[in-house]
Amino acid sequence: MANKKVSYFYAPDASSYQLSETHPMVPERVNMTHELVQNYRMFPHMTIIKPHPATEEQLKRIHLPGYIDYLKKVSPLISNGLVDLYPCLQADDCPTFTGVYDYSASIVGASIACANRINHGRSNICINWAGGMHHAKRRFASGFCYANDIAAAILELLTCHRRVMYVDIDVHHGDGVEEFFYNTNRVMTISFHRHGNGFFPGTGSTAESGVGPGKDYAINVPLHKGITDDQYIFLYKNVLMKAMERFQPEALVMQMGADSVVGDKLGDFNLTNQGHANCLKHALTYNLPTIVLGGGGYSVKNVARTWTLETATILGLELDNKLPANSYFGHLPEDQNLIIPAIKMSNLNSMKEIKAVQNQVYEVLGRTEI
Ligand code: ZLV
Ligand code: CA
Ligand code: ZN
Repeated sequence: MANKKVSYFYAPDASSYQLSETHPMVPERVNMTHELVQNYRMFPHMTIIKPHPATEEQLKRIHLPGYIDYLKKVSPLISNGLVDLYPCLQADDCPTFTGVYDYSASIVGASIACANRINHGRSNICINWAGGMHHAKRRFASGFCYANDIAAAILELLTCHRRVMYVDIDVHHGDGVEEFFYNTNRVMTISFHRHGNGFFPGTGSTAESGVGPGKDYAINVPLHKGITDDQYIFLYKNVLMKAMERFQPEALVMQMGADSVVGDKLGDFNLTNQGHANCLKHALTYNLPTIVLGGGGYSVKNVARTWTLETATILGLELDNKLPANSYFGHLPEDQNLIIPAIKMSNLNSMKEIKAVQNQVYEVLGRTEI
């Protein structure tokens, strides 16, 4: 978007943490993205900002103070046994690791900084690829997410904007963000996700749609494995168009989890990174002040490719499919290209089902009023 003021938030020290030696969530993917964005020469097209970590007070606006105090004190050495006494970190998905508090504060600080810059009108689009931790709950960590930077950013946006729309294209249901705003009509949450057969977190049916004043303002789009670009974009655009028309938000937050791209270790969709980026491109056509966040993504080179392509989409730049020289990708044939093509795999989504989900979502949206 050539005429837009774009800011890119990056904390160099925040992405070198390791949740555990074998954990699928690898924060380093944000550094990989950063290097590709730099080597594709995108830096001159945006303002690069080093954000401050969130303060304890900012973290406690979102989370139970006792949980934040616990995160601050806990270390791998003393966590054994404590996690059972005070089970706010689930040992397997959310292990205790050295620096867990600083890691979380850094991510939340960057997303709050995005919101502040939008609030002051200094940027139209703010990017934080380290953000998007959509599962974290008020009282505990969940699904690799310790602190909910998205809820913190939305809360900040709500001080200057009447209505905020949240769109989540991570392959998992955005349950944490949904829960934070489940009973308000000032935030509409929309999550597209794989659903059924025990896929994590298990919530996110179309019937789950909000409570009290928030009834009908939580939108869920459950899907099955193998969905293609054509099907996804058809449904995504229709849902977004209708939701924009009904809700008329004043600001937009996009969670761009790259685990919905083909080849992900945990996801099982068949979306190309161009299809994924087209979702962002479409969202930007509404010309709203927008925060763009990361999220899941477990085939790390694909995550870096996807978010690099999406940074270019935001800037309105065309990139050469040949990746520039960098320190992460090697000389193997599969390491040469930016674009990730679809594969041959079974698709459990029929067009009939996609249209049925669309109609269910339209019904919920049809009951909203502004
Ligand atoms: O991408 O996990 O299925 C945003 C995000 O949306 C589960 N967790 C939970 C429920 C009980 N379990 C299993 C515990 C397993 C712990 C370790 C893994 C280790 C290796 C490979 C895969 C997993 C794993 N864990 C796959 N799916 C899970 C989910 C959590 C998914 C979080 C997605 C986070 C950042
Ligand atoms: Ca999602
Ligand atoms: Zn995910």
